[in-house]
Amino acid sequence: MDLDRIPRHFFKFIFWIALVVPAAAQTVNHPLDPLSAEELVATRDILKASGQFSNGTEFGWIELSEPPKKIVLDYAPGAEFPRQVHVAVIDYDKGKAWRVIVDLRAKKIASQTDLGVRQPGIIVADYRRADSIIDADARIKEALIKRGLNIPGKTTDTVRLRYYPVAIDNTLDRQTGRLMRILFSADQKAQSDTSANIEGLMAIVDLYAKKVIRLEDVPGAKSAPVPHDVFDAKVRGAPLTAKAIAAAQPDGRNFTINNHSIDWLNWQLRFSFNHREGLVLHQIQFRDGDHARSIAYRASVSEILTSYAGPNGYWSWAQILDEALFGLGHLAIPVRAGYQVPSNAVTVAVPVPDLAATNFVTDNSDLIYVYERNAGSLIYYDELDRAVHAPASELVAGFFVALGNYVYGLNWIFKQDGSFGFEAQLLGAIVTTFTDATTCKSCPAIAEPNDRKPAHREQSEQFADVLLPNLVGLGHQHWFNLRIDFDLDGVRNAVMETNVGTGHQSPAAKTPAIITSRKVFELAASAKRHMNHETSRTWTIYNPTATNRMMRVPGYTVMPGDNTMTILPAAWQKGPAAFTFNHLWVTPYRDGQLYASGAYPNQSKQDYNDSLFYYADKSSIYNQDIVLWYSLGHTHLPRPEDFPLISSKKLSVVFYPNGFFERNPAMGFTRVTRDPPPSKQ
Ligand SMILES: [Cu+2]
Repeated sequence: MDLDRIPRHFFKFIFWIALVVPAAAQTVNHPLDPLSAEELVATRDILKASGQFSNGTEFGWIELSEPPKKIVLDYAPGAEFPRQVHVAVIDYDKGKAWRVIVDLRAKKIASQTDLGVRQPGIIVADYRRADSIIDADARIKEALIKRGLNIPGKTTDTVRLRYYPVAIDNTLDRQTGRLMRILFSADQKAQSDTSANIEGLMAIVDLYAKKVIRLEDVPGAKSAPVPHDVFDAKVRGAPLTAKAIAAAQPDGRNFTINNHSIDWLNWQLRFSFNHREGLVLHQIQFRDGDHARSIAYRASVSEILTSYAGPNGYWSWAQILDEALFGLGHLAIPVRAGYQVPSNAVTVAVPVPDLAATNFVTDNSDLIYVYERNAGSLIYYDELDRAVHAPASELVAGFFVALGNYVYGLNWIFKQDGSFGFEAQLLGAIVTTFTDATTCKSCPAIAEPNDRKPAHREQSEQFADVLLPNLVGLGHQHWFNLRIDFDLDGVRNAVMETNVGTGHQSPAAKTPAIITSRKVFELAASAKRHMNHETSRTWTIYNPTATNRMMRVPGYTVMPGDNTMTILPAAWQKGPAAFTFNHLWVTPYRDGQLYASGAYPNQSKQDYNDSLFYYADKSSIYNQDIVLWYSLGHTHLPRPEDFPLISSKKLSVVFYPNGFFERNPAMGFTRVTRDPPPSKQ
């Protein structure tokens, strides 16, 4: 959610040798294949040879421009297909940014669009440029020294900066330029990047004008020495050991990976990887008898918002669109089987553009992982002396991304019974800030019975409890938006909502019957929906014209899990954070509408109109090619146990077949056991 200096992990793990699908061997033979190393270099060469850009220009956000869906669906192996790349081009000297489309087939720039006031997300060069601006500003150095920091030379030599984009900040609506917000770490001795920032000091720099355009230097809580540095063994505490659990597959794996295609039991899917979204799944199918049936055309995480809510101006700006502003693929972390992922994992290297590397490409980072995991029992039926049982295996395909203080594991999970799901794993460190309080004064009072009269709380403690003397954790929300372009047995689908209630009770019945009410959405604007536990609300996407022999429509039901409601004010409901205002959204499929927050939400103004709010218009979503968007959130009130590092918190949603199959498609995995179960002996 924030970034501390250049993403150093880019260079950390390149010598790891694991079971890897080498990037060099990945040839481009499908329209959705990710850009190869050769294509990345070709893109750079075409841009450079164009003579369009000054020396003060940087290229970033280099991604495959996926062909329109129709071209992909009509594609036959061996046929020609387009290869276009979109690039964010930022000319710092001219103070301009463009969206450039490079046509690799024609070897030329196909289009160049001036982005005007819109700004691409952060690129690596921004950090270096921001550093020079900070170092050149004497007021900042003076303000830091006044707060007790020791700065013998340049500020950035001894003070750690925290760089934030200016994603959504309406106080900057009239400000043009390319902006970045800078905070300053209080601890000059720490090895860890994540310490509390100096309270009350914040700079906003314009990377075009090369100057600080706003400096907030107001009194704040005093910095205090707190044991936060997790690279210090004393802070981590006495070592504990647990014997390793190894995942073994003596008979081999059940999946193969071939040319960006994964085959696992009855599942088949393609995958790609790009700068903004990281891992993307394509053309997800399930083999049902002799037929490979289409389930989804494309599935990805379309945005992540980390939303802080401090009581003063100092933190309320922090509404950080992690994906659009930093790039999940860009900040993905290489993994090693047996370490961050189980020992039976296969890791996949992805060539990523690396502007600093001489060959423009870093291609040895094992950023994607795929593995099978034991999930206990899938099916179990027991009759005293015999039983029918199937063990559950799950296929996990995902990646980790380090976004400043947080690490997210973003996993897609496939199951033998045709269901699949998404699981976000939240890891890392919380953002802490200083407080002048050393104890939680209100805590004893709020722990007394107070249902008749609310306990008095110190005002300073209403928004966050003291974690350690002089330290509080900031309350915040994590929001993930999934964009899933379901194509159940064809592109034309529809969505119905199911609510459960109780109904007619005959005199003979002791309890009322469970009844369900169903509503089918006709317009995208009507399908902006919240979860509802009271009615066990679910949504089913289905193909309205493909009834089976029982006249049922094949569908998949969205089964919400842990979730929350947005804390953002209604004024934000149309902007880039619109997706947090509803858990479910359904929109007509439109080429290019890939992100809930829109294409360029950085520095968005009040009139920003490229968001899910606008995509969900009055168009029909019944029996059309439609896209389902699901938002899952978590409200995080930091606990003492979240410090100095949090332990894994999982957020998930499951999509299970509902009428898609005529019976449980996993029955073939069952075996009859004739031995009495141990408990019955
Ligand atoms: Cu959190």
